[in-house]
Amino acid sequence: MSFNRYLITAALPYANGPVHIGHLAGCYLPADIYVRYQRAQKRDVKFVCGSDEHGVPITIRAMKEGITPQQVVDKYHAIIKESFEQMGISFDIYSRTSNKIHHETSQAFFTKLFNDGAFEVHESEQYFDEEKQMFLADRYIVGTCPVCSNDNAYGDQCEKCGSTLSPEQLINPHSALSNAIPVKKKTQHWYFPLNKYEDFLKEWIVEGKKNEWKSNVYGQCKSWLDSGLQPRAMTRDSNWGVPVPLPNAEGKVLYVWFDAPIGYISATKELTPMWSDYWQKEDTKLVHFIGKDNIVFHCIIFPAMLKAHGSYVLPENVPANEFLNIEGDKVSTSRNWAVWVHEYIKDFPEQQDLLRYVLCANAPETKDNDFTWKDFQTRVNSELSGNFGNFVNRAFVMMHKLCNGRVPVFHNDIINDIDKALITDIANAKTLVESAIENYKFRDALSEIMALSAKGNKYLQVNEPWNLVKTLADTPDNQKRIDNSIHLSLQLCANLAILINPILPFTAKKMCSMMKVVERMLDWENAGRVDLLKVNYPLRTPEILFPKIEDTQVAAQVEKLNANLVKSKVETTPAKQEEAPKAVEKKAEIQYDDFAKIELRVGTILHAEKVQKADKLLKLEIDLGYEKRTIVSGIALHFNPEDIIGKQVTVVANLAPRKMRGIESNGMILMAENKDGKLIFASPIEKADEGAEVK
Ligand code: B3M
Ligand code: ZN
Repeated sequence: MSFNRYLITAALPYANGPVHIGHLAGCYLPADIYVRYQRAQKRDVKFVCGSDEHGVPITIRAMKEGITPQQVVDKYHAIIKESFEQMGISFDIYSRTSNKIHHETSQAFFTKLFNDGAFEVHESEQYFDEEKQMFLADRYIVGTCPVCSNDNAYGDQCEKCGSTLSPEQLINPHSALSNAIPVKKKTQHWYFPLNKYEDFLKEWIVEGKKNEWKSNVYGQCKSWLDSGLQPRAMTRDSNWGVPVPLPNAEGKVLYVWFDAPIGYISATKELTPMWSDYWQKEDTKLVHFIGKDNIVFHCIIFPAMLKAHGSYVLPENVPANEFLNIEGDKVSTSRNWAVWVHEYIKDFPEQQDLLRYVLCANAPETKDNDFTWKDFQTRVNSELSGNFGNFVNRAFVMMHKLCNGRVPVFHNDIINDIDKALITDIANAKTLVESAIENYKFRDALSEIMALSAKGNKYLQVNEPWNLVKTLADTPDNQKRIDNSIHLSLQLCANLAILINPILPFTAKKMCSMMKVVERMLDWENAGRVDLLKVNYPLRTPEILFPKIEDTQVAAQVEKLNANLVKSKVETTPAKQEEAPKAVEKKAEIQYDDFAKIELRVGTILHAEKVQKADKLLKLEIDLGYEKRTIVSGIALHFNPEDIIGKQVTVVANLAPRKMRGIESNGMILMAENKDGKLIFASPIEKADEGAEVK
C-alpha cells in the first residue's frame, strides 16, 4: 500500500502535572523524529497532539487546591505546551480537550454510535458521596483493612499488606474526599460491547499486524484478545468532562478514554479544513505514538470505536515504547522521582539536543531502560562531543588552517580507495538511516549516523592532512591529498547535518549556519550526495556544537533528584487516572534444567542497614542456617531497616557475587512487585528452617 499523506499523533498528556523525560522518551521524541524525517522527505504530514483535560484526578486536584478544574488544566496545559515547544517537539497543533470543537466532535461521535444502536445500557449500584454529591471510584473510599487493620486501606487494595479488597470489605468505609460514609446508589451507563468487535480485532491485528507491529505491542494485544473482551462503560457520573449528549443524562459525562482519542480528530479539525482527508481517505498512514500503558486504548478500544463509527481510517501502526526509569527506579510523580522537562530547560538552557540525543540513544524501544545522569554525561562527552562534535570541528578547523577557509577542490585524478570507501559509506548511510526510521527504530538510526561520523574521524586519522602539510615542499602532490581529504570531510559534515536533523534539529541548524547554507539543504533527497558544498565556497569558523558536561553538574542533578524525593509512603491520589488493567507480560518458556540451575533457599534477615550515599540500597545480613551472607538489595525506598529484621525471605543462593557501592553482595532476595510498584516479601507462608531449599 502506498500512502499519500501521514497523520501522526502523540498521546495527549493529562493536564494534571508537567511532563517529565520519561514522557519525552516514551512517545514525543520518537514521534517528532518520525515527523521531521517525513517532512524532510517532503511528504504531506500532520502532527497532532494536545492536553487531555478530563478525568477524575483533575477534579480531585481542583478540590484539594480549592480551585476549579478549569484552573487546574489551564495551568498545566500552559506548562506542558511550553515544555514541548522548548524541546523542539514540532506539533502542527497542540490543542486541548476542553476546547469547544472537541466537545462537539466527541459528542457527535457518541451520538452517531448511539443512533446506530452501538451501545448497551446497564444499571449498576455504585458508592456515592452525599456530601460532595459525587460517585466514588473504589480508590476514593478508605477504611480499615480487614486483614491487617491498617486504617488507610483503599477500596481496591490495602497497600500495607497487599490484599486486594472491595469497598464492602473495609471496616468503617469513608470517602477520601469528605470523610462522609458512602452510600450505594443506582446509576445507569452506556456500555460499548467490545466483545462484539473481537472477530474484527482478531482479523485486523492477529492476522494483519503480527509482523508489522512491534512485538511488545502485538503481544499485549494478543493477550487481551485471548482473554476475551468485555463491554466497557463509556460514560461516567461526574460534572467535569464532555456532557453525554442525550436527554436525561444530567450529571453524566463521556468516559475520558472515550473522548481523549477523539481529541486527535478534533485537533486535526482545528488545524485544517482538509481534516477529513487525513481521517477518512484510505491512502492516509495513521500512526499513534504512545507509551506502553496506553496500548489497549489505542489498539483495541479506539479502533473498535472507529470501526463502529464506520467512516474513519484505522491506525497503520502503534509504535509504543516501554518505560524509562530514573537512576534505577520507576518514575513516580507522587514521590516526585522524575526529571521534569521544564527544569531540564532551566538547568541546561539551549541544550535541548543533548537530552534529545541521550533519550534517543537510550530509548526504551524494546524494554524498560534506565536514565542516569552519569550516563547522560558519558554519552554527551564521549559520544556526542567526542565523536560527532569532534569530527565536525576538526574538518572545519583544518579547512581554515590548510585551505584558506574555503571548500577545496576535489582532485579526481588522485582519488584512492579510502576516498571511494567513504563515498560509499555516505551513500549507504542514507539508506540505512531511512529504513531504520521508517521502521520506528530510532536508536538504530542514530547509531548509524554516529557510525558514519566515526568513519569520518577515522578517515581524517588515516589521511593525516596535518602531517601532509609538513612535507609539502618535497611532495607538492600532498596539497591535492589535503584538498581531497578536507573536501570529502566537509561533504560528510553536510551529510551528517541532513541525517541528524530529525533527531537533533538544533544542531543541524547550527551546522547549516556554519556551512552558510540555507536549511533547504537539509531536504532528505540531498543525503548521500558528496557535492553539497560548492568548491571555493567560504565557510564560517566552527562553533563548538556540544558543551562538556562536568562532574559537578552530574552531582548537582543527582542531588536535586534526591532532595525532591517525597518520602511519603501512602499516596492519596493515584498518579494515573483510569488506568487499564495491565495485560501480564510473560517471559519465554524455559526447560526444567534451566530452572534447576537456580538454588533457592530460605533465609532470615538478621541485620539490615542503609548503604551510605545510596538511598535505594539496604545491606542485609541473612542467616541461611549453614552460613551467614551479606546481600545488598535495592529495597531501601520500600522498607525501613528495623521493620524487616527477623523476616524470612527466599534467597537466590548461587548467584555470582557482585560488588555494589564497594560491598560484595552474595546472592539476591526475592520480592513480588505489585501493580502500583509496592514490594511484598516472597517468603514461605509458614516458618521454614533456615537454609531450607525452595524447589
Ligand atoms: N492521557 C496519557 C497517559 O496515560 C493519556 C493519553 C490519552 S491519548 C488519547 O498519560
Ligand atoms: Zn491490610
